[in-house]
Amino acid sequence: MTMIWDGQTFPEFKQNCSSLLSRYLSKDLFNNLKNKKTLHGFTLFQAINSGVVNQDSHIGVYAGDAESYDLFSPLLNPIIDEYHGFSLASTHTSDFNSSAPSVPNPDPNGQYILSTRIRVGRNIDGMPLGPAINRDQRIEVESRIARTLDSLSGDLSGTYFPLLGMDEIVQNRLISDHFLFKNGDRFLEAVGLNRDWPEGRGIFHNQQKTFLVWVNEEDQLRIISMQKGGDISAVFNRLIRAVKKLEETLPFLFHSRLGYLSSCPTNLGTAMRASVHIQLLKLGSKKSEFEDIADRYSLQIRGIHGEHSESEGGVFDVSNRKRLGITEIEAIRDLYDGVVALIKKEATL
Ligand code: ADP
Ligand code: DAR
Repeated sequence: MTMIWDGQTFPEFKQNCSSLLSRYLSKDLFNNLKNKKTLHGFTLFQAINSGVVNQDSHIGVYAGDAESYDLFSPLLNPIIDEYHGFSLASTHTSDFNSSAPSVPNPDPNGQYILSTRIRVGRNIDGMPLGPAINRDQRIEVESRIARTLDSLSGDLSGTYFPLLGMDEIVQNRLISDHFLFKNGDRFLEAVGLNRDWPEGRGIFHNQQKTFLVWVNEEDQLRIISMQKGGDISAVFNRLIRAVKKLEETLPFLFHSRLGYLSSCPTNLGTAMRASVHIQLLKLGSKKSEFEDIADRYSLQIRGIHGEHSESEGGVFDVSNRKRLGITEIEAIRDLYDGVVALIKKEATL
């Protein structure tokens, strides 16, 4: 699905391309925006190249910095509206500082849910995002984050492991055990997120691997809380504590209308993805019924190794799809209600 594009003429989208980019980039819009660039030098070409050369993209567009969301807003706003159901009249509020929701464990007997993981994306205020950051800035971001992580105590204390020089066997083991990000894919490659890889990238985790931080993958931080089983509240509580501690010394990039900013417009607002690995041996093979429930509860279904992967042994990665225009607790509620509905359906089959 990869094609070559000269970046100067209006891109051609194949008949079967269904990306939001292909739907909202008109010729006029392309001509109006093609010579604009942000203060960090990020251009429309850079913003849309991934969606042009990867015609199987769902979204197809990225931001290089906070300014991208304003400079390219004639293209980004309709895409954000459609993906999140978030119009110009919508507002985003966060309730991340309140105590965790009292959602009970949807699978107290551990029959279906193997593990729960909740992550938020964050980026450093005053720095470009991954697609526009330069090598020195990326290394500065890594060292600032590593210093803050090193100061953590109690159950959040742990060790930072740079990817540069990491033993390949250790790296592959961390990836297959669902702790570490995979090496950048073609979507990230086409927007420049894999530049200078693996320099400046790494993973922090505590002893138990229940608190982890990815550094300089798609976002400058992916702050992760995870554990076996379905105790969503315990996982969420740990994440709230960790994010509060990190933001004592790290200024996170925040937009008054769009909430926390990320290089990908799917990760705005809460920038939170709360997921369970859940085994649905019967429902998993009934695609339309599975997808009906997922749509009804705004759930996203991924494979067992995350995005662009397949399910294995009837295990699926089920998470909230919407991240913007809802609060963190509403997103958790989306997941809880959806998982209860999936388990109920599975039990009747
Ligand atoms: P992200 O969640 O950061 O958007 P991915 O979807 O690629 O990124 O998932 C990243 C990693 O997290 C993958 O290895 C995936 O298997 C793992 N993962 C996601 N959800 C869970 C979960 N509930 N339990 C265990 N691992 C998970
Ligand atoms: N692959 C790109 C991004 C989709 C959202 N996933 C992220 N950001 N990891 C696409 O447009 O399909």
